[in-house]
Amino acid sequence: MKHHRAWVGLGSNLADPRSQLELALEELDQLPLTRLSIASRLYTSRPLGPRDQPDFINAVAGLETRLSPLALLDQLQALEQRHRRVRGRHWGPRTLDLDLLLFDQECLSVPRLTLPHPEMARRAFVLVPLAEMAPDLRLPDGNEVATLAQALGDSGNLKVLPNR
Ligand code: PH2
Ligand code: MG
Ligand code: MG
Repeated sequence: MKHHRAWVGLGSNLADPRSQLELALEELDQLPLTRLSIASRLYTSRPLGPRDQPDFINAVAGLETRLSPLALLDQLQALEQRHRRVRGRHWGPRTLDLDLLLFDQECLSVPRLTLPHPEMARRAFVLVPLAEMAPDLRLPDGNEVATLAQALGDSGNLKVLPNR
């Protein structure tokens, strides 16, 4: 079975977001046929979408996996459930959101999953942490992550979370 490189976006704005993300990073490393190879720093950002919710903490993780994209998605959704995520309103507050951003250079469009993640090129809280770890990474369409991140500038008021 072949190794794949997957990038996962993590987000939380409820129930001690920093701890949610720190625990989730450890749990990603425990998933079957998967290990965590790199994690970005944690960032705070203003909520994109409805503004009447707490600020988010976001990060991005790089995984090495032998799972297929949909099998990995199953695992990510099960992990979200273990964090007692309640699916509420669209883009509303959440205890843990795990978004599969990229899976090798695959392009996929099935009802459960679109690859690359359709919003990632517009989200500073995804692009900035990703560019921090993989400055040369390109999307399947050829766009460089670092260039896209620079183009967004300071949207969302992204800040590195100080160590506790
Ligand atoms: N996630 C959303 C909606 N809005 N805003 C920020 N800053 N960070 C997120 O992770 C986020 C969001 C839906 O998943
Ligand atoms: Mg999301
Ligand atoms: Mg999600």
